Amino acid sequence: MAKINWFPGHMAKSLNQMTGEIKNVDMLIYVLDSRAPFSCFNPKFDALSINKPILYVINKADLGDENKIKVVQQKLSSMQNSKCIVLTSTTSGANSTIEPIMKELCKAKLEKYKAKGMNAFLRAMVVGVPNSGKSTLVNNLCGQKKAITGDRAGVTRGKQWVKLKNGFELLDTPGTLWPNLDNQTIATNLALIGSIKGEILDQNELALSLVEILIKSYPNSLKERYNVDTTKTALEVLEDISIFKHFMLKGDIDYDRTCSFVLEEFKKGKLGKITLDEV
Ligand SMILES: Nc1nc2c(ncn2[C@@H]2O[C@H](COP(=O)(O)OP(=O)(O)O)[C@@H](O)[C@H]2O)c(=O)[nH]1
Ligand SMILES: [Mg+2]
Repeated sequence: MAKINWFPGHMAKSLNQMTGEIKNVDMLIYVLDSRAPFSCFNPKFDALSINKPILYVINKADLGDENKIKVVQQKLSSMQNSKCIVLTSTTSGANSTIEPIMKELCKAKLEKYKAKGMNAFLRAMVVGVPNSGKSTLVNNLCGQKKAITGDRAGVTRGKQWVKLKNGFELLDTPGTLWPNLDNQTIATNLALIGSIKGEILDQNELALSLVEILIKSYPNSLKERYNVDTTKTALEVLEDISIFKHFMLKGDIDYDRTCSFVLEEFKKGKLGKITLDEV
């Protein structure tokens, strides 16, 4: 697969903003996409977030593999100074789950303020790769549509502070984590979950990579949806999907149409609950 090499200017800018802003916040809410939770991490970010309590949110739980999500949640919960919850942010009512955990994570600071008779807002910064659902979560938590959302990378620009009723202020952007594209497997996963803009990638190669992952980890979803033989190669399986769907072009396989179709099916969750990362 062609090397994915993409680092748009606004991400470099957001990194600079984030480096400055992170010093002023009391905790982080790290939003991960359940379809590729580990791919959503950027190890270079760890140095910035040192000593801050972190609430990991494994978001889009409606689309990810429940068994893998459980394993990831266990791993992240065992990390020091952090908690981890599983969420579908598009369903309302995240407050009741998240707010007590935020207070718990910032307990020491809250007690310190209380002892001093201060009634200060605590600040939480929402971070995560593009399209992981940060703005959706912010809207969910404040019960209003304050942050702009969208099903593609880079919808949120500029800085947004949102006050919650529980004494916290949330900072949406500049929490956009620059994607970790050093590793091609990670880059592919991020492209498949829509964290990297689609136009810059070869969609057919991406679809082929998806089918390879599905053959290996979720053969039944391919068999059930397209009635294909998953002992074949990824290319043969793609061709069989094309035949199954009657996606033909002048009597030949319509590769472009089949590839974009399979990618869409995955994005919409039509192939079942899938997590691309090995956990
Ligand atoms: N299925 C599903 N979609 C979600 C969920 N959370 C967010 N989304 C969708 O993912 C897309 C990106 O969300 P957005 O909040 O703009 O992501 P951001 O770039 O991290 O701020 C939007 O189309 C949301 O509706 C979820 O829990 N489940
Ligand atoms: Mg956003």
